[in-house]
Amino acid sequence: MPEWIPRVEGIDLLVEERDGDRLIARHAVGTVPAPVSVERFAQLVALLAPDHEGTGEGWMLRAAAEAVVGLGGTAHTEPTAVDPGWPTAPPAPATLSASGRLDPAWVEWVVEAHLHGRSAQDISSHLRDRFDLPFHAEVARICDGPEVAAAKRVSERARSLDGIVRLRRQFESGAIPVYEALHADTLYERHWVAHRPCLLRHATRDWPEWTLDALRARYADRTVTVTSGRQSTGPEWWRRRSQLDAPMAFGALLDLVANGAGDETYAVARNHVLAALPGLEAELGPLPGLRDAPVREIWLGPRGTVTPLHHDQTCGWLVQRIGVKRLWLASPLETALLDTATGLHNRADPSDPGDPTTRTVRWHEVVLRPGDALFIPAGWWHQVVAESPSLSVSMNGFQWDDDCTWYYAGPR
Ligand SMILES: O=C(O)CCC(=O)C(=O)O
Repeated sequence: MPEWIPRVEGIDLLVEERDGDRLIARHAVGTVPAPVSVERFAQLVALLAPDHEGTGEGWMLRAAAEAVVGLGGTAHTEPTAVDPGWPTAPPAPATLSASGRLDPAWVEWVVEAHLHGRSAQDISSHLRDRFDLPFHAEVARICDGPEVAAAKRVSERARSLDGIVRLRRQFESGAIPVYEALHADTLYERHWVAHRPCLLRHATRDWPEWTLDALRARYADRTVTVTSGRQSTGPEWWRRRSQLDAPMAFGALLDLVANGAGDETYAVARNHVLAALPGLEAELGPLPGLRDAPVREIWLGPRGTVTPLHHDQTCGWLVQRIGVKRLWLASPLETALLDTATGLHNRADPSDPGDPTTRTVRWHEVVLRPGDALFIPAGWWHQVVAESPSLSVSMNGFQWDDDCTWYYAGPR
């Protein structure tokens, strides 16, 4: 159990966290306008500490920060709990029926606010301020009800799980490592087990070169399937994607890839284009960790294709063969992204600096150039934009078990 020792250095007030002689950390808690004695500061902290004990991490720092404020200074540590905010209000104003009941949409709102830590008193005052009615009895009835008691038990468990995720996230390493060469054992030890992406450069140095012209010379007359109508179908086009499959001559697709732009037409993995181009799949070489006959699919489109934010249910390599792609990746531990998730998809847009969901998320931005291969673990969020005519290959099927078909980050 560490010991917390208040200290004064000039007008900066500090708390040292010590384990015997070992200094664990020195926390700056604030500054005061004039020097104070260490005894006076320690006395104040000791007076305030019992009020904070057992209320979660940093209780001693909160007591120290309050002591700083008590001495007329400015605290660096926020001494009070974070404001939980309010749930989104239903569109119609809150009213009370003849028997004093709120309508179901507002009951739901009350329960949500309460489960997020608002007291019944706080909720009824908030409603009264907005709608000028006596909500107190009804809000108390809802908050004391058996349904809420059961919901509280479930949400307490969700809160504990949030804590576990936060704990794990705190220890996640920073940038995505880049390798010039990578052995399967290293992939396993440093990335598979740790569930972390990595980038392998020159991954295709021993593979035959592919160019759009060479592919045209070999396969222009073949018919392939593409996904067409991605932009014109409107938002969440992927819900109707099986209706967007359309046949196209491979030569026409290559013309579009070379000269077009935008996301309307894109040959994606589920179009199985490789199967229509005999001999091409055999030219794809091995990658670390893949088993002998992995699943290989191509992604072929013009500049401007966008694969919106989503996660996969297995691990995969994404190999860039022609052109440049930009990716945004985020760990599944970024719980802010759960609020915008539906199944495997996510309406958050990391490429939009104005998107409020994505602000607190630790994004990893990666540019893939020909020869680069990116290891994307199952469940990792990724969004992909083609910055030029592009051909990529996704490869799945590893030597180690990665079946996460049970995992959907969002409700379905
Ligand atoms: O390249 C793309 O557009 C998307 C690739 C992708 O999402 C994947 O391989 O999982």
